[in-house]
Amino acid sequence: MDYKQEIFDSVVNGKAKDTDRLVQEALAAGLGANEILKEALIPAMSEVGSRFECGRYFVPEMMISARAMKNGLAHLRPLLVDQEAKPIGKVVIGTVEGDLHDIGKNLVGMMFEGAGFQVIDLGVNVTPQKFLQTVQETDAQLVGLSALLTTTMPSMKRVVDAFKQAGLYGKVKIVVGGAPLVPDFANAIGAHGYAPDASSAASLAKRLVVDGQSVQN
Ligand code: B1M
Repeated sequence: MDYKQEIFDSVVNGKAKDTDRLVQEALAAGLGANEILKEALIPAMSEVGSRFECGRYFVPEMMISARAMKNGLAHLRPLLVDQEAKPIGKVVIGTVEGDLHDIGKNLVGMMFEGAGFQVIDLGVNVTPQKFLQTVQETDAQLVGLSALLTTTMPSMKRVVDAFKQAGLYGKVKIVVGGAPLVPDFANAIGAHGYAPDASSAASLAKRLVVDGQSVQN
């Protein structure tokens, strides 16, 4: 059985129950969590995006595919996250104001946890004030911002500005990511780092928080 193809198809076709079952079967058959993620689940969401772009899929289809993807991710989470390890730092993450996409952000959260961070996930549509307030309450050293829409990218700058105004910019590092972003954008808004995917976000966070490096985007 070609599990990766079957999982890909189940997500593209929004068959959440099939995704649920197939991911469990694939893991039992010896496929790795990263392999399933990178070679089946993520490509499936890209295909959904392409179909949306060319008018073959609409918002409801994107939603049912997202649900299937989440079902699959739930089985990978325990394998990507070491729940026993002592935290190496605290990170606040969220999808910025106006933006409801959370699959990539959730993946980033898992990778942060896998790298040893305690993660405070504020969910989606998070205002700059909420990011700031949570960091003040928790003493987190890093903030991770996700945006999937070109129209919500400016919200990221508003978060950076809020930290500057509160005098926390630099003491707290801000890392940004999401499909429409490029490193130049991260530099332009004053983010301390940009990562193109969840695993590089985790290694970037480690470099910024644990090694205290400043990173050139
Ligand atoms: Co939306 N959507 N969507 N959508 N959606 C996109 C993003 C889009 C590219 C589709 C398209 O046109 N091809 C397009 C944006 C166009 C643009 O702005 N340039 C789009 C649109 C237009 C919209 C609506 C406006 C549609 C409408 O209503 N007419 C609407 C907006 C709602 C809102 O947010 N206000 C909308 C709604 C939705 C759904 C709710 C239906 C659903 C989201 C469900 C959910 O997330 N719970 C949805 C989906 C599923 C998508 C696509 C198909 C898939 C996104 C996804 O989950 N990808 C997407 C098309 C696409 O991306 N190809 C699309 C898989 C995920 C693993 O990847 O999130 O990119 P991604 O995360 C990656 C990296 O980006 C990175 O790491 C992850 C991988 O390792 N990353 C970070 C992400 N955050 C990071 C943070 C970091 C570092 C790295 O540091 C902190």
